[in-house]
Amino acid sequence: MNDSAKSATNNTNNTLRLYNHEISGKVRLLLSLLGLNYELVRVDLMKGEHKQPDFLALNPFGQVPVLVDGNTMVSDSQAILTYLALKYNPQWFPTAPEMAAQVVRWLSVAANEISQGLAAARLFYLLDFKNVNIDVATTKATGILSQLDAHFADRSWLVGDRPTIADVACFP
Ligand SMILES: N[C@@H](CCC(=O)N[C@@H](CS)C(=O)NCC(=O)O)C(=O)O
Repeated sequence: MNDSAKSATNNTNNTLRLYNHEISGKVRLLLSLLGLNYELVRVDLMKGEHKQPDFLALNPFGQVPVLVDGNTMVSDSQAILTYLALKYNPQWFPTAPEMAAQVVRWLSVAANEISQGLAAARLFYLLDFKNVNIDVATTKATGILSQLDAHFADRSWLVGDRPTIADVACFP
């Protein structure tokens, strides 16, 4: 058994439930990479299901994704990635101070520059979200893509020498 397999914990005795919409991919990606079984509950954003009382009881922010793991409920993609890695395979979130700081830095980039740039432009072009300011989104997208290109000039992963949740958060 290799180190990765030894440190991973499966969830055969526990059902994970993910409330999500297909435009949000990073949590599904990590669940797949960790080999975790889960039940997917589709929340129809176009019909406004995320603003109905039963969903707001899960996440008062009215946003997907939300993960339920037994008695634990976690919302926000970055928070869910952190939870899944630390609970099921900590190799995906190195906890040495300098490495952890770098991972959190990239989670923050995913939630800010990437979300406001690339993700916003995707909503504008693919889902016809006309309330996106596409000029602002394009400028932000171009800026963060340049930063990512520079960062990857001499490395294969965002932090350290193996994939972490930083890569999962920024990949979509
Ligand atoms: N910071 C949150 C943002 C979540 C978010 O914006 N989710 C979108 C779908 S990808 C959503 O639910 N939008 C509906 C809304 O904000 O009303 C995260 O990363 O999970």
